[in-house]
Amino acid sequence: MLEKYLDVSPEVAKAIKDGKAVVALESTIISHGMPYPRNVETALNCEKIIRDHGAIPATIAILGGRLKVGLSEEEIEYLGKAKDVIKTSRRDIPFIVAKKLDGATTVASTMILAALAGVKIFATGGIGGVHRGAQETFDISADLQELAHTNVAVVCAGAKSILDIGLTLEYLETNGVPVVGYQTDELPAFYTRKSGFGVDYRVDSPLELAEALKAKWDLGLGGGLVVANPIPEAYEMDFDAITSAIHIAVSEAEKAGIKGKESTPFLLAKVKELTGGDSLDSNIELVYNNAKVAAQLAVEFSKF
Ligand code: PSU
Ligand code: MN
Repeated sequence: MLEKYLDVSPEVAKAIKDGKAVVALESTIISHGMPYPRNVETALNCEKIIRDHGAIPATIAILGGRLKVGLSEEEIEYLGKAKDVIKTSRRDIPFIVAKKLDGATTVASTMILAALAGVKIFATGGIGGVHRGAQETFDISADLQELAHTNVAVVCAGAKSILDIGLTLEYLETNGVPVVGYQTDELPAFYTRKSGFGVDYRVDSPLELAEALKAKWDLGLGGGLVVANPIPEAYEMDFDAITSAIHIAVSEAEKAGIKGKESTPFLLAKVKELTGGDSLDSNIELVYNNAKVAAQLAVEFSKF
């Protein structure tokens, strides 16, 4: 039945069947998160880092209406260049499929496709969350509901302060989603190692993390988990510079009346513009760091 919609690449299918470590990667970061050609370069380097750490990468997208788990280099290149790829969250999937369109998957939809294929560990940059001003706008990313329900662990660099980090943590708590600091007691804020908010639990090794995941799912405690992995110190951005860029971006979005699915890409692009490209370098390095930790976690998890 799933084959009617889903194509798992032969390499990824074999790894899953053999119980080997597999790491999912999203594609909105390729099509909407970074400019060409650095988006493609980053996506391919992430795959290499995952392989270098003993796991098989599975980049996820929808191409011509087919759900794809495991893309070829040509498909990644295509996604990185194409102009009409649709940012695809949970609600969009059936229409992208039925209309045979190309869709770049967000954290939410990447989790859905990963779970359909049997992939449990996923590396990305940052998750969506509760936006600043959500009390008025109701702008809460579908990523959070997906984390509540879908059994995939998401390794990220925390939440960007384009979001209301405090409210994002409250939302995750209500939905039973653990927020784990990888070698940190403080939740990182994407470009910076600190956010001023703590994490629920700290873990210091991939094995410790794998054991908690195993216990969660063995006990039928469904849903995902946020693994917050701080950006390496060498690539961290200046806290004040990034905070002021984010303030300007948020107020410009408000003035321009940006809403719905446009809001996150607009804010990301503004912050990048305001920091003169520095944020792109940091963004790429933190994604590499997440790919590495996700691969190490997947390797430990595959031993159970
Ligand atoms: N945050 C980032 N970079 C990103 C995204 C979020 O720092 O590229 C993308 C991810 O794909 C995430 C999506 O799942 O934006 C969230 O969009 P929304 O807020 O519309 O749910
Ligand atoms: Mn939103």
